[in-house]
Amino acid sequence: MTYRFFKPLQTVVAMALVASFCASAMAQEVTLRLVSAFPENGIYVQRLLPWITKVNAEGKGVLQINFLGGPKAIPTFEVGNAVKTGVVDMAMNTGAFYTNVMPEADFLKLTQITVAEQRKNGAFDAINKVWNEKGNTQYLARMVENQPFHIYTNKKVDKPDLTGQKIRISPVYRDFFQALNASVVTTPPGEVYTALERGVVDGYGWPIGGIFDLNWHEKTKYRIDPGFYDAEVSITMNLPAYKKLTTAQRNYLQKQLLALEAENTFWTRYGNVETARQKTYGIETISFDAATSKAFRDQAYTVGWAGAAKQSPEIAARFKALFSK
Ligand code: 173
Ligand code: 173
Repeated sequence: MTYRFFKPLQTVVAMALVASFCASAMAQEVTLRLVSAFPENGIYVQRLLPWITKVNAEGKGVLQINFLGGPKAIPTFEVGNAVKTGVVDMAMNTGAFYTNVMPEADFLKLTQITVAEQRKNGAFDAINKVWNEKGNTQYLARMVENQPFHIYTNKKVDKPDLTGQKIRISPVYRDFFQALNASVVTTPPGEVYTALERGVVDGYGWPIGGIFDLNWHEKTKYRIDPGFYDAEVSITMNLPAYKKLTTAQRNYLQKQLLALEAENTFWTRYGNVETARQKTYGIETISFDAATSKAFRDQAYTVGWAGAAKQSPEIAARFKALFSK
């Protein structure tokens, strides 16, 4: 008699098992929401998007990234806090844009070794200790390196002195440009063109690459050499969201982050191409004799580390030992 009930019951149990298996399998795919602190029509987002496409194609059932957009989604200087508070899961950002979360973020411009070396010598872990504790943030990968910053200006100089010049900055350049007697005005990248166009500024700080992306070349007469520091653009993540990932998800993400960093050989080539393109366009190079050039670069680092030490002496000392050549 029980036999009559056994089969349907068995089927119900089997179906329930299948259903719960499917639910748990689906729970293993996570979708992370990512924003860019840089404009969408710039080189960094251009490099980011193919990576996201690859992550999503290879990560079905494990991990997906949903790109929400650039500064129109979240304004440049608010992205760090959005990651800290979990408003978004991930960001492509640079430390200078989230000094409001922790002043140490801007110290990453002072690295003189590759990110591969930073992972080996403990710098990467040291960064994460601070980012975890102060920023509720996991520092995931550096996707830009070998991109020195430069001064671009419309007022010619014959020595490293910006007296009488008003220069657009981010926190990256503040202490150095002030030491060179510039008056400075902070703007996100998205406001540089208008500031140049209206003559609000005579020039701006930016890496060797990217000035064509937002048409700044139209309003730029000179680039001052040499470059200084190293532009840092990285992927960061809300720490609780990172901790919530399963082991499989975290391993998959780590594999893709290391693959992204392995593409960083691009940047030296790109720097050379952009230098040539600036010349072709008629942007003149201002350069100094060897001794002046060396003093200029040395001053950038001296002033940069002094500023860091003033804001956060212990961490500046720890980072300086790990970041320097
Ligand atoms: O806005 C900036 O000039 C800046 O801080 C920066 C940082 C990294 C890459 C490009 C620009
Ligand atoms: O890898 C590349 O895409 C590449 O070589 C390059 C370099 C400079 C500008 C554009 C592309």
